Amino acid sequence: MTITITAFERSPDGGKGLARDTRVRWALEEVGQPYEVRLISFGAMKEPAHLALHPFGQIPTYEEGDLGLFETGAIVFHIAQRHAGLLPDDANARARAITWMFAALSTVEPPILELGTARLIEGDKPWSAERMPLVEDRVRNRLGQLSHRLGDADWLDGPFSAGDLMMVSVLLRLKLSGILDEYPNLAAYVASGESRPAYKRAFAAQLAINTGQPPTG
Ligand code: GTB
Repeated sequence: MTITITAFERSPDGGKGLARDTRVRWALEEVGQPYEVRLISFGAMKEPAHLALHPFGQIPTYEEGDLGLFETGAIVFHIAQRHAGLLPDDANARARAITWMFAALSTVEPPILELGTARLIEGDKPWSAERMPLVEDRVRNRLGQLSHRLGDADWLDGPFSAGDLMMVSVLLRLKLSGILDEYPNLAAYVASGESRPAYKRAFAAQLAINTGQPPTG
């Protein structure tokens, strides 16, 4: 059955891979599933046809036969459950990998998103300079804890899993901020994720859409 995902017609990041279709593409590439992409404008996202698929009018979505999904956590989990390669067979190891997916989305991503909002949307407010260190400290707090847990391991819990895919995707949002470099093991962890052939294919595919150039390599 054909898998179809949605992505921005033109991503606001110009193809840096920060829009969330990249993590879904990455998961599909890791498990070797071909997929099609339906590009969607900001306007069309808020139209009834898309809202029927995504109640919040966002990308990405995932369609496979009569199944329609939204939320990257649910989509990546679905892909990982259906296809080998992203979750361990051992029941306990599998549960731990799923735990890391939730940790990425529920515990690590919120302060990172808050930092993005504080810088991009609230940066010109009179109170911004006073608030910014608090927001940055919340990010550093989480990164410090994560860095401590990762230690010198390659991945969070044994072999690469959907938990790492999600955590690296979340941390990538910090790459341009410089904060990640304060935690060399986390910077190396993210670099390891980016060096995976599946990630490279996913990144190249979204870049091609945003630059109009066909993927290379
Ligand atoms: N919780 C949902 C999920 O994980 O699927 C969040 C989905 C979401 O935030 N989608 C965004 C969206 O559709 C695109 S990815 N926004 C349009 C809208 O809400 O109207 C978030 C995103 C957008 C742009 C950049 N960027 O340019 O750097 C980075 C991330």
